[in-house]
Amino acid sequence: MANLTVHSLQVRAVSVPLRRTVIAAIGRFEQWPLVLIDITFEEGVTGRSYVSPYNASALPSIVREVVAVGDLLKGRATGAVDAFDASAAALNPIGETGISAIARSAIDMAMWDALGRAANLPLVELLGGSIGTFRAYNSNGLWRHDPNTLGEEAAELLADGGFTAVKLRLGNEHLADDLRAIRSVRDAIGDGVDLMVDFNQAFGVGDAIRRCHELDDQGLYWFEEPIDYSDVHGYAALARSVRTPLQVGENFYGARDLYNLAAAGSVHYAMADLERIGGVTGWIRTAGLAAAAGVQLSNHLYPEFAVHLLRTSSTAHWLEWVDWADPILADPLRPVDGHIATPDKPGAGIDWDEEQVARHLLHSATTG
Ligand code: SMN
Ligand code: MG
Repeated sequence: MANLTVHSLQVRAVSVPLRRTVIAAIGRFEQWPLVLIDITFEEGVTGRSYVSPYNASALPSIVREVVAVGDLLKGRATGAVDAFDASAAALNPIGETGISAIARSAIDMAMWDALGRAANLPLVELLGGSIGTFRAYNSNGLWRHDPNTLGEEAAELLADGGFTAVKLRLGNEHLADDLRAIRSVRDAIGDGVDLMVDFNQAFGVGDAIRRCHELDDQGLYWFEEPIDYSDVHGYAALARSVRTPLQVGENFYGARDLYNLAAAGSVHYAMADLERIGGVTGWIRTAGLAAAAGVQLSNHLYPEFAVHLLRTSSTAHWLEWVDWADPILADPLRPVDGHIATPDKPGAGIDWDEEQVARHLLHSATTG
Protein backbone atom coordinates (compact mmCIF):
# COMPACT_ATOMS: atom_id res chain seq x y z
CA MET A 1 0.00 0.00 0.00
CA ALA A 2 1.94 3.03 -1.21
CA ASN A 3 -0.56 5.61 -0.03
CA LEU A 4 -2.39 5.96 3.25
CA THR A 5 -5.31 8.13 4.36
CA VAL A 6 -5.08 9.76 7.79
CA HIS A 7 -8.13 8.90 9.88
CA SER A 8 -7.27 10.03 13.41
CA LEU A 9 -4.41 11.07 15.64
CA GLN A 10 -3.44 10.60 19.23
CA VAL A 11 -0.63 12.87 20.41
CA ARG A 12 0.61 12.52 23.99
CA ALA A 13 3.27 14.37 25.92
CA VAL A 14 5.14 12.52 28.65
CA SER A 15 8.21 13.28 30.71
CA VAL A 16 10.42 10.40 31.78
CA PRO A 17 13.30 10.33 34.25
CA LEU A 18 16.86 10.20 32.92
CA ARG A 19 19.23 7.73 34.54
CA ARG A 20 22.03 10.31 34.28
CA THR A 21 21.22 14.02 34.35
CA VAL A 22 22.07 15.66 31.01
CA ILE A 23 24.48 18.55 31.66
CA ALA A 24 25.90 20.26 28.59
CA ALA A 25 26.76 23.75 27.40
CA ILE A 26 23.16 24.02 26.13
CA GLY A 27 21.53 23.20 29.47
CA ARG A 28 20.79 20.82 32.28
CA PHE A 29 17.94 18.31 31.97
CA GLU A 30 16.86 15.92 34.72
CA GLN A 31 13.79 14.67 32.92
CA TRP A 32 13.37 13.87 29.26
CA PRO A 33 10.13 15.17 27.70
CA LEU A 34 8.76 13.16 24.79
CA VAL A 35 5.83 13.64 22.41
CA LEU A 36 4.36 10.31 21.29
CA ILE A 37 2.50 10.24 17.99
CA ASP A 38 0.01 7.59 16.89
CA ILE A 39 -1.62 8.10 13.50
CA THR A 40 -4.38 5.72 12.56
CA PHE A 41 -5.09 5.39 8.85
CA GLU A 42 -8.33 4.47 7.11
CA GLU A 43 -6.49 1.49 5.61
CA GLY A 44 -6.36 -0.03 9.11
CA VAL A 45 -2.77 0.55 10.14
CA THR A 46 -1.33 2.76 12.91
CA GLY A 47 2.04 4.53 12.53
CA ARG A 48 4.08 5.58 15.56
CA SER A 49 6.91 7.98 16.26
CA TYR A 50 8.23 10.16 19.03
CA VAL A 51 10.11 13.44 19.28
CA SER A 52 12.05 14.78 22.26
CA PRO A 53 12.19 18.59 22.40
CA TYR A 54 14.37 18.91 25.58
CA ASN A 55 12.23 21.79 26.95
CA ALA A 56 9.05 20.62 28.70
CA SER A 57 7.63 24.14 28.30
CA ALA A 58 7.29 23.54 24.53
CA LEU A 59 5.24 20.35 24.89
CA PRO A 60 1.73 21.88 24.60
CA SER A 61 2.66 23.88 21.47
CA ILE A 62 4.26 20.86 19.85
CA VAL A 63 1.25 18.64 20.61
CA ARG A 64 -1.03 21.28 19.06
CA GLU A 65 1.10 21.71 15.95
CA VAL A 66 1.45 17.96 15.35
CA VAL A 67 -2.35 17.64 15.57
CA ALA A 68 -2.74 20.56 13.15
CA VAL A 69 -0.46 18.96 10.57
CA GLY A 70 -2.21 15.61 10.97
CA ASP A 71 -5.59 17.27 10.48
CA LEU A 72 -4.35 18.87 7.30
CA LEU A 73 -3.54 15.47 5.83
CA LYS A 74 -6.87 13.88 6.74
CA GLY A 75 -9.16 12.29 4.23
CA ARG A 76 -6.90 11.95 1.18
CA ALA A 77 -4.56 9.09 0.32
CA THR A 78 -0.97 10.24 0.42
CA GLY A 79 2.57 8.85 0.38
CA ALA A 80 5.12 9.91 3.00
CA VAL A 81 7.09 12.24 0.72
CA ASP A 82 3.95 13.96 -0.60
CA ALA A 83 2.70 14.34 2.98
CA PHE A 84 6.05 15.82 4.01
CA ASP A 85 6.05 18.38 1.21
CA ALA A 86 2.40 19.27 1.87
CA SER A 87 3.08 19.80 5.56
CA ALA A 88 6.23 21.83 4.84
CA ALA A 89 4.20 24.10 2.56
CA ALA A 90 1.42 24.47 5.12
CA LEU A 91 3.88 25.27 7.92
CA ASN A 92 5.91 27.74 5.89
CA PRO A 93 4.08 30.80 7.28
CA ILE A 94 5.32 30.03 10.79
CA GLY A 95 8.89 29.33 9.65
CA GLU A 96 11.01 26.38 8.59
CA THR A 97 12.75 25.67 11.89
CA GLY A 98 11.75 25.10 15.52
CA ILE A 99 8.27 23.75 16.28
CA SER A 100 7.37 23.83 12.60
CA ALA A 101 10.23 21.42 11.79
CA ILE A 102 9.47 19.26 14.82
CA ALA A 103 5.80 18.88 13.83
CA ARG A 104 6.44 17.88 10.21
CA SER A 105 9.27 15.54 11.25
CA ALA A 106 7.09 13.78 13.83
CA ILE A 107 4.30 13.22 11.31
CA ASP A 108 6.78 12.09 8.66
CA MET A 109 8.31 9.45 10.92
CA ALA A 110 4.89 8.08 11.86
CA MET A 111 3.93 8.00 8.14
CA TRP A 112 7.04 5.96 7.26
CA ASP A 113 6.44 3.63 10.19
CA ALA A 114 2.88 3.09 8.96
CA LEU A 115 4.05 2.43 5.40
CA GLY A 116 6.42 -0.25 6.73
CA ARG A 117 3.64 -1.83 8.78
CA ALA A 118 1.23 -1.71 5.81
CA ALA A 119 3.82 -3.39 3.58
CA ASN A 120 4.73 -5.85 6.37
CA LEU A 121 8.38 -4.80 6.03
CA PRO A 122 10.88 -3.42 8.53
CA LEU A 123 11.60 0.23 7.64
CA VAL A 124 15.11 -0.69 6.49
CA GLU A 125 13.67 -3.11 3.92
CA LEU A 126 11.00 -0.64 2.81
CA LEU A 127 13.90 1.73 2.06
CA GLY A 128 15.67 -0.93 -0.01
CA GLY A 129 18.17 -2.11 2.60
CA SER A 130 18.49 -5.23 4.71
CA ILE A 131 18.10 -5.99 8.38
CA GLY A 132 21.37 -6.21 10.30
CA THR A 133 23.49 -4.23 12.72
CA PHE A 134 25.25 -0.88 12.85
CA ARG A 135 28.21 0.16 15.02
CA ALA A 136 27.41 2.58 17.80
CA TYR A 137 29.06 4.78 20.39
CA ASN A 138 27.55 5.05 23.85
CA SER A 139 26.29 8.59 24.38
CA ASN A 140 24.30 7.93 27.56
CA GLY A 141 26.64 9.78 29.90
CA LEU A 142 29.89 11.72 30.31
CA TRP A 143 28.14 15.03 30.85
CA ARG A 144 29.77 18.12 32.29
CA HIS A 145 29.84 17.10 35.93
CA ASP A 146 32.58 16.28 38.45
CA PRO A 147 35.58 15.09 36.38
CA ASN A 148 36.57 12.69 39.18
CA THR A 149 33.51 10.53 38.44
CA LEU A 150 33.94 10.52 34.65
CA GLY A 151 36.46 7.67 34.49
CA GLU A 152 34.23 5.27 36.37
CA GLU A 153 31.22 6.31 34.30
CA ALA A 154 33.16 5.80 31.03
CA ALA A 155 34.05 2.25 32.09
CA GLU A 156 30.36 1.58 32.89
CA LEU A 157 29.30 2.92 29.49
CA LEU A 158 31.74 0.64 27.67
CA ALA A 159 30.71 -2.42 29.66
CA ASP A 160 26.96 -1.77 29.25
CA GLY A 161 26.61 -3.15 25.70
CA GLY A 162 30.22 -3.92 24.74
CA PHE A 163 30.99 -0.49 23.26
CA THR A 164 34.34 0.60 21.82
CA ALA A 165 33.50 4.31 21.60
CA VAL A 166 32.03 6.96 23.92
CA LYS A 167 31.32 10.71 23.76
CA LEU A 168 32.41 13.25 26.35
CA ARG A 169 30.84 16.70 26.71
CA LEU A 170 33.32 19.55 27.00
CA GLY A 171 33.23 23.32 26.45
CA ASN A 172 34.20 24.27 30.00
CA GLU A 173 35.28 27.85 30.50
CA HIS A 174 38.80 26.84 31.52
CA LEU A 175 41.05 24.59 29.45
CA ALA A 176 42.22 22.86 32.63
CA ASP A 177 38.67 21.53 33.23
CA ASP A 178 38.39 20.13 29.68
CA LEU A 179 41.83 18.52 30.07
CA ARG A 180 40.93 17.05 33.47
CA ALA A 181 37.76 15.53 31.99
CA ILE A 182 39.65 14.02 29.04
CA ARG A 183 42.39 12.65 31.31
CA SER A 184 39.87 11.07 33.67
CA VAL A 185 38.07 9.31 30.79
CA ARG A 186 41.20 8.30 28.87
CA ASP A 187 42.84 6.81 31.97
CA ALA A 188 39.77 4.63 32.43
CA ILE A 189 39.19 3.52 28.82
CA GLY A 190 42.76 3.19 27.49
CA ASP A 191 44.04 4.13 24.04
CA GLY A 192 42.07 1.56 22.03
CA VAL A 193 38.68 3.21 22.58
CA ASP A 194 37.42 6.01 20.31
CA LEU A 195 36.65 9.18 22.27
CA MET A 196 34.41 11.78 20.61
CA VAL A 197 34.03 15.19 22.29
CA ASP A 198 31.12 17.62 22.08
CA PHE A 199 31.32 21.36 22.84
CA ASN A 200 27.60 22.06 22.21
CA GLN A 201 28.29 25.42 20.51
CA ALA A 202 30.01 26.75 23.65
CA PHE A 203 32.52 29.07 21.98
CA GLY A 204 32.89 32.06 19.70
CA VAL A 205 35.14 31.41 16.69
CA GLY A 206 38.35 32.84 18.21
CA ASP A 207 37.99 30.95 21.48
CA ALA A 208 37.06 27.79 19.56
CA ILE A 209 40.24 28.02 17.45
CA ARG A 210 42.25 28.44 20.64
CA ARG A 211 40.55 25.52 22.48
CA CYS A 212 40.62 23.19 19.48
CA HIS A 213 44.36 23.86 18.99
CA GLU A 214 44.96 23.19 22.67
CA LEU A 215 43.12 19.83 22.40
CA ASP A 216 44.32 18.88 18.91
CA ASP A 217 46.99 16.45 20.16
CA GLN A 218 44.69 14.59 22.58
CA GLY A 219 43.85 11.83 20.08
CA LEU A 220 40.15 12.74 20.04
CA TYR A 221 37.95 11.22 17.34
CA TRP A 222 36.00 14.36 16.48
CA PHE A 223 35.34 17.90 17.73
CA GLU A 224 31.55 18.33 17.76
CA GLU A 225 29.92 21.76 17.50
CA PRO A 226 32.71 23.97 18.87
CA ILE A 227 30.73 27.01 17.60
CA ASP A 228 27.20 27.99 16.52
CA TYR A 229 25.98 25.31 14.09
CA SER A 230 25.10 27.81 11.37
CA ASP A 231 28.40 29.72 11.27
CA VAL A 232 29.61 28.52 7.87
CA HIS A 233 32.64 30.82 7.78
CA GLY A 234 33.58 30.04 11.36
CA TYR A 235 33.58 26.31 10.62
CA ALA A 236 35.64 26.96 7.47
CA ALA A 237 38.22 28.84 9.58
CA LEU A 238 38.30 25.99 12.10
CA ALA A 239 38.58 23.35 9.37
CA ARG A 240 41.62 25.16 7.94
CA SER A 241 43.46 25.37 11.23
CA VAL A 242 42.58 22.23 13.22
CA ARG A 243 43.68 18.62 12.53
CA THR A 244 40.95 16.76 14.46
CA PRO A 245 37.89 16.28 12.18
CA LEU A 246 34.91 18.56 12.85
CA GLN A 247 31.43 17.16 13.49
CA VAL A 248 28.30 19.30 13.16
CA GLY A 249 24.65 18.82 12.27
CA GLU A 250 22.40 17.98 15.23
CA ASN A 251 20.87 21.44 14.80
CA PHE A 252 20.46 21.24 11.02
CA TYR A 253 16.89 21.87 9.85
CA GLY A 254 17.17 20.16 6.49
CA ALA A 255 19.63 19.24 3.76
CA ARG A 256 20.36 22.87 2.90
CA ASP A 257 22.10 23.45 6.22
CA LEU A 258 24.51 20.63 5.35
CA TYR A 259 24.85 21.94 1.80
CA ASN A 260 25.93 25.35 3.07
CA LEU A 261 28.68 23.91 5.25
CA ALA A 262 29.81 21.24 2.80
CA ALA A 263 30.00 23.72 -0.08
CA ALA A 264 32.30 25.93 1.99
CA GLY A 265 34.56 22.97 2.89
CA SER A 266 33.61 23.56 6.51
CA VAL A 267 32.74 20.10 7.74
CA HIS A 268 34.24 16.59 7.80
CA TYR A 269 31.55 14.69 9.63
CA ALA A 270 27.85 15.52 9.87
CA MET A 271 24.98 14.26 11.98
CA ALA A 272 21.25 14.56 11.50
CA ASP A 273 18.63 14.73 14.25
CA LEU A 274 15.39 13.23 12.95
CA GLU A 275 13.25 15.74 14.88
CA ARG A 276 14.90 18.69 13.12
CA ILE A 277 16.16 17.34 9.81
CA GLY A 278 12.65 16.47 8.60
CA GLY A 279 12.10 12.90 9.78
CA VAL A 280 12.84 10.00 7.44
CA THR A 281 12.18 12.08 4.31
CA GLY A 282 14.52 14.83 5.52
CA TRP A 283 17.17 12.22 6.38
CA ILE A 284 16.98 10.62 2.91
CA ARG A 285 17.49 14.00 1.25
CA THR A 286 20.36 14.88 3.59
CA ALA A 287 22.02 11.49 3.18
CA GLY A 288 22.03 11.95 -0.62
CA LEU A 289 23.79 15.26 -0.21
CA ALA A 290 26.24 13.84 2.34
CA ALA A 291 27.11 11.04 -0.08
CA ALA A 292 27.63 13.47 -2.97
CA ALA A 293 29.79 15.73 -0.81
CA GLY A 294 31.76 12.85 0.72
CA VAL A 295 30.66 13.77 4.23
CA GLN A 296 30.34 10.86 6.67
CA LEU A 297 26.90 10.92 8.31
CA SER A 298 25.84 9.90 11.82
CA ASN A 299 22.55 10.27 13.66
CA HIS A 300 21.77 12.44 16.66
CA LEU A 301 19.38 10.65 19.09
CA TYR A 302 16.40 8.56 17.80
CA PRO A 303 18.40 5.32 17.50
CA GLU A 304 15.15 3.39 16.85
CA PHE A 305 14.66 5.10 13.48
CA ALA A 306 18.33 5.87 12.83
CA VAL A 307 19.45 2.24 12.72
CA HIS A 308 17.20 1.68 9.68
CA LEU A 309 18.43 4.85 7.98
CA LEU A 310 22.14 4.35 8.64
CA ARG A 311 21.93 0.93 6.99
CA THR A 312 20.60 2.58 3.82
CA SER A 313 22.94 5.64 3.69
CA SER A 314 26.14 5.25 1.69
CA THR A 315 28.37 7.46 3.88
CA ALA A 316 26.86 6.22 7.16
CA HIS A 317 29.38 6.60 9.97
CA TRP A 318 28.35 6.04 13.62
CA LEU A 319 25.09 5.44 15.45
CA GLU A 320 24.66 7.60 18.54
CA TRP A 321 23.25 5.25 21.17
CA VAL A 322 20.94 6.77 23.79
CA ASP A 323 18.29 4.84 25.72
CA TRP A 324 16.30 7.84 26.94
CA ALA A 325 12.95 6.78 25.45
CA ASP A 326 13.26 3.27 26.90
CA PRO A 327 10.92 3.89 29.87
CA ILE A 328 7.90 4.17 27.55
CA LEU A 329 8.92 1.68 24.83
CA ALA A 330 7.38 -1.81 24.90
CA ASP A 331 10.41 -3.43 23.32
CA PRO A 332 13.52 -1.22 23.65
CA LEU A 333 16.61 -1.86 21.52
CA ARG A 334 19.54 -3.62 23.21
CA PRO A 335 23.14 -2.93 22.21
CA VAL A 336 25.28 -6.04 21.68
CA ASP A 337 29.06 -5.87 21.11
CA GLY A 338 28.76 -2.13 20.53
CA HIS A 339 26.22 -2.61 17.73
CA ILE A 340 22.50 -1.95 17.38
CA ALA A 341 20.34 -4.29 15.29
CA THR A 342 17.35 -3.36 13.16
CA PRO A 343 14.33 -5.10 14.70
CA ASP A 344 12.91 -7.80 12.45
CA LYS A 345 9.34 -6.54 12.57
CA PRO A 346 7.24 -4.24 10.37
CA GLY A 347 7.90 -0.49 10.44
CA ALA A 348 10.43 1.18 12.70
CA GLY A 349 9.67 -1.22 15.53
CA ILE A 350 8.24 1.28 18.01
CA ASP A 351 5.37 0.27 20.31
CA TRP A 352 4.43 1.87 23.62
CA ASP A 353 4.44 0.44 27.09
CA GLU A 354 0.96 1.85 27.77
CA GLU A 355 1.21 1.42 31.52
CA GLN A 356 4.34 3.57 31.63
CA VAL A 357 2.88 6.11 29.19
CA ALA A 358 -0.13 6.53 31.51
CA ARG A 359 2.21 6.93 34.46
CA HIS A 360 4.27 9.72 32.87
CA LEU A 361 1.50 11.45 30.89
CA LEU A 362 1.38 15.28 30.97
CA HIS A 363 -0.94 16.30 28.10
CA SER A 364 -2.79 14.59 25.35
CA ALA A 365 -4.86 15.45 22.28
CA THR A 366 -6.96 13.17 20.16
CA THR A 367 -8.70 13.91 16.88
CA GLY A 368 -10.85 11.99 14.48
C1 SMN B 1 23.22 16.43 23.37
C2 SMN B 1 22.11 15.65 23.14
C3 SMN B 1 20.95 15.87 23.85
C4 SMN B 1 20.90 16.85 24.81
C5 SMN B 1 22.01 17.63 25.05
C6 SMN B 1 23.17 17.41 24.31
C7 SMN B 1 24.52 16.28 22.60
C8 SMN B 1 24.72 15.07 21.74
O1 SMN B 1 24.74 17.41 21.82
O2 SMN B 1 25.24 15.25 20.65
O3 SMN B 1 24.42 13.97 22.17
MG1 MG C 1 26.04 17.09 20.19
